[in-house]
Amino acid sequence: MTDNHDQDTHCGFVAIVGRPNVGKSTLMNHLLGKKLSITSRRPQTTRERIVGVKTEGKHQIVFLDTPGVYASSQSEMDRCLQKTALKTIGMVDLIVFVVECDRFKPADEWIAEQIKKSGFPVLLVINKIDKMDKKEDLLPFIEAMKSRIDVVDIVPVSALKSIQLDTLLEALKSRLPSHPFCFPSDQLTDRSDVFVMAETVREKVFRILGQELPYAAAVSIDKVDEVKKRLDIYATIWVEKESQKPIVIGQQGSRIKKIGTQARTDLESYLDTHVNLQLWVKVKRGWTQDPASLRQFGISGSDD
Ligand SMILES: Nc1nc2c(ncn2[C@@H]2O[C@H](COP(=O)(O)OP(=O)(O)OP(=O)(O)O)[C@@H](O)[C@H]2O)c(=O)[nH]1
Ligand SMILES: [Mg+2]
Repeated sequence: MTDNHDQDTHCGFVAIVGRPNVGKSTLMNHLLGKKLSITSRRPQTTRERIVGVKTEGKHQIVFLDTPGVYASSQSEMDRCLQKTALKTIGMVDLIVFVVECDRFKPADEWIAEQIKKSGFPVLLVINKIDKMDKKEDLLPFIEAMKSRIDVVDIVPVSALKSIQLDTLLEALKSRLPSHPFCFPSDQLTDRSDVFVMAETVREKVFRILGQELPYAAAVSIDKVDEVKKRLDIYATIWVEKESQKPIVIGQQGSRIKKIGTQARTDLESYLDTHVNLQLWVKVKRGWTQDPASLRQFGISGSDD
C-alpha cells in the first residue's frame, strides 16, 4: 500500500454514438448538468467531437459527444462528420450507443455493425421514453435489441426530461477502469470558451431558421474584448450564397436580433458573466463542399 491519492479513483472515456437526432448531445448536456454541446430538431447539429467531463467523488467520466453517423454519405461535410464519429470509437473504454425508443432504422443497424467491429463494450441507451404512448411497448423493444446487439447493459431514459439519468450514471460509473483522473476535477470540457461561443450562435441559427437554411451556416468568433465585468463578443455568421443573407437577417433585422438575444442569454449562463454580442452576416461561396473552408470552420474530420 502507498499513500497514492489516485489509487482508488476511476476514470474512463465514454463515446456517445448514434444516428443523427437521437439525442446524443442532449444526453451529454443533461448528464453534465451544463449546456455544452448544441442541440436541435435537425439532424447533423453536432459537427465535431466534443469532450464533456463529469467528475463526482472518485469517479470521472470523460464523455465524447460525436456527430450523428449516416450509413451512406454524400457531401464532403457528411464524410468529415462520419470520419470524426467513427474515429472516436477507436479510443474509448465504453461506447454508449443511443437509439430512439420506438424505432431501429437501417442507419442504427449500420452503426451497430461498426461498433461491433470495434470490439469495445457497448451500453445501449434507449432514449426519448417520454414520447412513448404505451409503456408496455418498451419491453418487446428491449428484447428485440438484445437479439440484435451484444451489450453490457440497457438503460431506457429520457435525456430531455432527465428520466433515469441517475441509473445511467451509476451504470457508467460501475464500468470505469481504475485510473487517475485525466482532467482536473473542476474542468468541464477540452473546448475553449471561443468554441462554445461560436457553437451557441450556430445553435440559434439552426433553431430559428429551421428548414430555410439547410446546413449552410457556419460561425466564426472574430474578437472577444473583456470590458470591466462584461465580455464583448464579435461574431460572423457565414452563409453560402448572397440570397441567404436576408434570410438570416430577417425583416428589419428581426431574425438576427432574435439569434443574438437567445445566444447572449445562453452565453451569459455558460460564461457566468454579462455579454454584449455583435453579429454580422457574410457570404463564403460553396464552403460546405470545400475542404479548406470546412477546416477553417472546424469540420475537418482530421486528428486533433
Ligand atoms: N421528447 C424527447 N426529445 C428529445 C430527447 N432527447 C433529445 N430530444 C430532442 O431530439 C432532438 C435532437 O437532439 P440532439 O441532442 O441534438 O440529437 P443528436 O443525436 O445530438 O443529433 P446530431 O448532433 O445531429 O447527431 C432535439 O430536438 C432534442 O430536444 C428526449 O429524451 N425526449
Ligand atoms: Mg449532437
